Amino acid sequence: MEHEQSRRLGKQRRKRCVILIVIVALIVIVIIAVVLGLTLRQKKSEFESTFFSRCEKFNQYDCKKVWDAFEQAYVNKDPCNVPVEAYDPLIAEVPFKLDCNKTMFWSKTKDVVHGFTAKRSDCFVTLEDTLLGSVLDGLTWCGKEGSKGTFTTGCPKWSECVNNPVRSFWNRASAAFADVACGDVTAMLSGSINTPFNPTSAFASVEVPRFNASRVKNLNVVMVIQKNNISNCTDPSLKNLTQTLDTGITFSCKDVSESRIQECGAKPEIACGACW
Ligand code: DVN
Repeated sequence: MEHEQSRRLGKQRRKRCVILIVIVALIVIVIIAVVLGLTLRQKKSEFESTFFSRCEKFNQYDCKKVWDAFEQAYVNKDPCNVPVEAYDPLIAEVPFKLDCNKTMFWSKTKDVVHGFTAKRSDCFVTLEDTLLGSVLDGLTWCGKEGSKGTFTTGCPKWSECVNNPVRSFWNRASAAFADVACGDVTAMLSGSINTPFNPTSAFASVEVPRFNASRVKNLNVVMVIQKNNISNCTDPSLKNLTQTLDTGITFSCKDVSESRIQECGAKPEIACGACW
């Protein structure tokens, strides 16, 4: 009899023990799931991480404020309905402050110009060398109606619709950059294409029209001459450029070999004004 009772007791103890282990295991699983969920939600997307890591290099800005001013332009919106004005709060949050005589514009010479300004920031600054141009250079992004997310795939292509988030940003930033250009302004154009001053380019359609003679004194074009060059400073499209310029802004153009530009980039002892 006693043996039977102790057997039953033992069985009950074992049963209680198993139930306890199951409860503890469930609690542990719930805690892991909550922590994982919170971590994932806090975990920035790769795009956002890139934005913040590039922004933090300019340490005098509140990158969270810059991010918030940026994403309000396109989040939860039709990606073909993001006009340039949507980025006005971002421009207001990070206004351009540039030294006169240092702004460098460009068209179809992205690699050459940035290869140069990356080494000679003492001489010239492009839009992509500033915080706003730097954090988004080479990136694609868009939002979607009904979502709070930032997408980097499935976004409209550059020419798919005019008011897409990427194109509107670059047009708005280019306009703001041109608005603060002053003194001697430089532009690097390509001698490797038929129409170095292409009227559909951002340089021609957005930036040049905003050079104001009350601020900008000269526009100096550097025509990059490569092995395969087909144009130079005598190209007819440059006539259109001079006609687009605000009255009172003087114009010059110099054919400069790519090798000379690279040499100037590599030798900081060459004074900025002696590069070409
Ligand atoms: O002065 C510069 C600088 O301030 C910039 O903000 O605007 C001027 C350069 O713009 P641009 O005159 O239109 O010169 P590009 O070379 O025709 O175009 C510059 C960039 O815009 C391209 O490099 C593209 O950027 P990406 O993809 O290389 O990071 C982009 N872009 C222009 N037309 C495009 C295009 N991207 C895709 N499809 C197109 N049709």
